[in-house]
Amino acid sequence: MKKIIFGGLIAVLVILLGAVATVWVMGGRSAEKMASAEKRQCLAPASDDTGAHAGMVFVPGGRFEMGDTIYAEEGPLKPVQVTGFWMDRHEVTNREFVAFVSATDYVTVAERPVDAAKHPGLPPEMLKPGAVVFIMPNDLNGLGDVTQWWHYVPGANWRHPGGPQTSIEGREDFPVVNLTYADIEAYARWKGNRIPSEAQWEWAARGGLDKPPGDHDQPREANTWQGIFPIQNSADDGFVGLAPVGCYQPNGYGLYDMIGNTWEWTSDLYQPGHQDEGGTDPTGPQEGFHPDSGEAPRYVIKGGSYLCAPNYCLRYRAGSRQPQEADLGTSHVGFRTIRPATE
Ligand SMILES: [Ca+2]
Ligand SMILES: [Ca+2]
Repeated sequence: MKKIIFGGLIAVLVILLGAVATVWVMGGRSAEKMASAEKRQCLAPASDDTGAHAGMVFVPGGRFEMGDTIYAEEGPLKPVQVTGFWMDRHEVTNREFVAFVSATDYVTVAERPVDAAKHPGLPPEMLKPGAVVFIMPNDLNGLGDVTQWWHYVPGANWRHPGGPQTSIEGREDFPVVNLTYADIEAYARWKGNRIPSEAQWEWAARGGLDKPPGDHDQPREANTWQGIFPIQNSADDGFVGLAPVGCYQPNGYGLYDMIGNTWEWTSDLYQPGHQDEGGTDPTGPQEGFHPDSGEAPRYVIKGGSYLCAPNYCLRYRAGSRQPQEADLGTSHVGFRTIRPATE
């Protein structure tokens, strides 16, 4: 299913216009802000459960108006019923993904060779395995061309989030990134868990609050972007780039970083409007995915990332949504898993 053509990449980048990317900030700009980050207590919350639900919290069921009204793709609002489930308290971390890979010898898509025969016309640099990484531009010519800050970086993968010269050493409690949908499904299966549907994720992100649609204030307790994206980041929240999990106050269910830090995969194929059931595991081709075209399906991602800024991507909300190419890892998308209440 892996199909990365340059035109496809551009399409992905265009899709991500308004979503904002993953900033892999290297060098001085990040270092100068990490001092203030130390003011925050970034401790991955200890689990009080060593059984099947270790590291998870229970999200009770309920009924709510799914969606929001800021961007067209968030509507129309619709009532959705969700039954209770267990959910990872925080985004899956590098430490947790190391445990999975150590136990299974799993090799992620971004680490596998690209079959040139299956991708005729691919630019040479994209015949090398890699991922799409955000790099803060020095200059900016408007916000219309996202390739000013999004770059396909050969050698970027979950072990090397910003490229071959970077590593996850010292970043064990940061969310794992640069994974494809197949990668996260493999992890969830290994855990005996599942990827949340969009409805489950959105319900959980509300934290029990009946937040009125249209409230798009930038949250204080979330890793987002303060300043002018993508060239000026004051990092008033303590982080220019990704933060370790658990640095900000959890929501009403005890879930950390549902909003901000990384976007999070859901199991819903993306459509411009909400699906009838608000999201269940899709089983067939849907709008936006044509099997014969060779295009990868796109899934819904939720919650915004540390790159969402007031001037660009007001998506630090439970009801926001974006499409993400299933077979292309990027450095601003992570995930967490769920388990049904009966298991
Ligand atoms: Ca930030
Ligand atoms: Ca998140």
